[in-house]
Amino acid sequence: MEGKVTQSGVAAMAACYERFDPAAYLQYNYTPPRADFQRKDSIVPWKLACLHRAFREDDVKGDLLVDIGSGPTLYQVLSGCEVFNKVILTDFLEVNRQELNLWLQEDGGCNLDWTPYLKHVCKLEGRRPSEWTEKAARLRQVVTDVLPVDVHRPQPLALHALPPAGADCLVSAFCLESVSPDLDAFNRALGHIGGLLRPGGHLLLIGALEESYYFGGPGVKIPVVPLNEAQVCEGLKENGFTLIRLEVYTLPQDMRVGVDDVTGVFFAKARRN
Ligand code: U87
Repeated sequence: MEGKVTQSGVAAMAACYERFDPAAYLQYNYTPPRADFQRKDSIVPWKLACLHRAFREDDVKGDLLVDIGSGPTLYQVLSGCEVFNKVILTDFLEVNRQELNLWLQEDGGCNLDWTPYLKHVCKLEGRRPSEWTEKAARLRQVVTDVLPVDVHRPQPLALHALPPAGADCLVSAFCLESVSPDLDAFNRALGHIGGLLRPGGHLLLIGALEESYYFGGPGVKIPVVPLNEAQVCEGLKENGFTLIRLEVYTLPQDMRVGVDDVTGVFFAKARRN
């Protein structure tokens, strides 16, 4: 009975995503004020600083980095692409995978210019902003695949998509809570992606706090599981992760731009037991 209810919830979520609009989504979340590189308290610079710090730490290492639910965005791997020799991007939607491929293939027609992001992360790394072209080349070189993913499946990626040992590190930003119909589904999805990671590997999980919906395009209202910090910590523990650090960002009033009702963002660094 419970299984059935959840299955229909998952199907309803998939239906919501049919009208997801990558161009609008990028506009809502990845331009100022949410991506204002002149401001320290803007949300994107905060996320980039968390990722930069985590990937600089010695314990996060290995060969393969996998990003779960990449959407149409690249910011989440701009630091990691310097540490790992192979990066795999993933998303549920073909339109998002297409957007990523547009940038990777340098064909033009991208819906967002990632240059300010590349320059900003170069600065974090102590490099000159003008070195952004090298970072772009590095990213294009190490991203080997853009694959379909479904976190609601016990095996979210195609069989043999990853080496048998699993990934050395996983990143996932704003995915699990915005694709799950309820907290149980969120927790199960966390367990599913944990299975992609080798024991001892790291999970860098970014997500929304106390959010109940967001817009994935004009009129495309997508429900979100509202999470609090305690639920995030508990979910990680229950799914075989050891929490290393949890950082929380509270949205300043002017970042609340009407595209969602998020009040905060968490960044968790955890290790798979
Ligand atoms: C990003 N990672 O922007 N399995 O960080 C796997 C699925 C499934 C499924 C759908 C949500 C955005 C959240 C990227 C994209 C993350 N996408 C895919 C948004 C909500 C808070 C907030 C947001 C964004 C689906 C930025 C900021 C804030 C999307 C992705 C979720 N409000 N993946 N079964 N179903 N997806 O195609 O690409 O998940 Cl700053 Cl505050």
